[in-house]
Amino acid sequence: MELKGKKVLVVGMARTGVATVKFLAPRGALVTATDTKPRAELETAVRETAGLPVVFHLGGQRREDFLEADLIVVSPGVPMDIPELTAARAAGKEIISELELAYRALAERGTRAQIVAVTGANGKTTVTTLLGEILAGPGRKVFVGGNIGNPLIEALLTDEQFDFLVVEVSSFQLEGVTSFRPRIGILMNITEDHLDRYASFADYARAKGRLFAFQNPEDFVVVNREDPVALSAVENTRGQKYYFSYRREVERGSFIRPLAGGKEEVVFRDGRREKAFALPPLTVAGVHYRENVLATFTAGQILDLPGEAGLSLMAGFKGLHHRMELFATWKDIRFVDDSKATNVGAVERALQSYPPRSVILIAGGKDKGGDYRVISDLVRERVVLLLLIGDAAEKIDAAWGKLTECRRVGTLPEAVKAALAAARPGQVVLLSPACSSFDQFKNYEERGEIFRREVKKRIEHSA
Ligand code: UMA
Repeated sequence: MELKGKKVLVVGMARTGVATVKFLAPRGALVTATDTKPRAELETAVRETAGLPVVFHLGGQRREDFLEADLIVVSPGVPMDIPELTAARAAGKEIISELELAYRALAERGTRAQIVAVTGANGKTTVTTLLGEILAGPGRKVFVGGNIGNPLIEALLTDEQFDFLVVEVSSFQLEGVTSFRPRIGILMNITEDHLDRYASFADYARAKGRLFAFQNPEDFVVVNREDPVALSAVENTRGQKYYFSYRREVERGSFIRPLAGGKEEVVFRDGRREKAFALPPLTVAGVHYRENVLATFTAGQILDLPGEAGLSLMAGFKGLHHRMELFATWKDIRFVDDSKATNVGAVERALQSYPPRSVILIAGGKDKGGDYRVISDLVRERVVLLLLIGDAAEKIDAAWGKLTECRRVGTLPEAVKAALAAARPGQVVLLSPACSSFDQFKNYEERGEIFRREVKKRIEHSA
């Protein structure tokens, strides 16, 4: 991939764009960086790339930049069908994601690093984190990145040689790949998400399937045996398939076997042999964490990692920040921050963890075009009070409003106030929004922090 003298347009100047410019400019590419936001809102990006030869066209996108480029590198948050990209595509321009750029550069470096890539609607950040932890060890250099926060191209901004690159991959990033080929690709599940960006669920599922599109027979696929959509997304891959299941035995892959006395073991089979390891009690409860453990364990076995050490690390894992995180208990009322639950599938997982009629649920935010009714039964069964916030309140009200007591309270602080007034001992106040945060917050982290702050403030005042 000759970059010297090549006109490259970088679209989007947040974290991905900045890292992409830092990679391209020193290699002699003629870089233009564009973003719809004005310069005043992109000060960090401008500062971080200071001194590099880059032309900035900020505060809007100019069609001619797209038509004059030899290569266009798109940030995940930029939809592939904006008019400028459609025009560039029609003019035969090459359009790729940062993930693809990073992969090509790594392949050219002749890196010895093995790429383990993780995708799915839910669970992928946890599995990426767990894999990073079980792979790290003496003499092994591991890069953990991708959708989790730090783009893969950042691995190329250092001279460090990695042994493993563990990459969380989103459907947005996969839309722009033409050769990205992980040694192991893991697919956790496919449930509705991001339907504000995809024409249909099938399109979203197809984007996820691209993780496996360029694999060869010496590569591996790890897929959830219990998710029919995920299974069909990997149907045409040439990689060797391994499965994981929380509830049945599989011939190739991993499952949990109950033993006498309430004990359990995790079994790995490669089609010929079977290996079994004791499963210590898991700190994080729930079926979904078991799936995360099994997916991670399967990849670990393919890579020949010791089974016991990995399982004991995963058993002690306390969970991710803003993911089903119990952060306060007051008068026997539990307060749980699940701000990372930005789709209906994630809320389903959360509600399944609590007894019937015990949850005060705070939901809403920026709607992503999915169908909330798919979990109506669970909402009716588990939720005693539904407090709706943000732009999606009306749509969620239409779906769930008649299933339980429901109030549209507008903002998160108002929701916390109403929740504390209504909560009874034994109940759970759960922020699990089913929506993205961008209507009222910078990101899901900020939403989670505000929730915690408001809860703590009100508890202290009433103490
Ligand atoms: N922009 C344009 N033109 C457009 C649209 C956007 O110029 O038409 C600009 C925006 O003004 C903004 C920039 O593009 O300045 C935003 O780019 P970005 O959203 O790709 O931001 P990054 O900081 O680069 O973050 C991206 C991922 N964001 C998204 O997928 C929306 C991050 O995932 C990821 O951590 C990061 O790259 C590093 O790989 C976040 C996410 O929400 C966490 N992901 C979704 C999810 O997990 O559900 C997929």
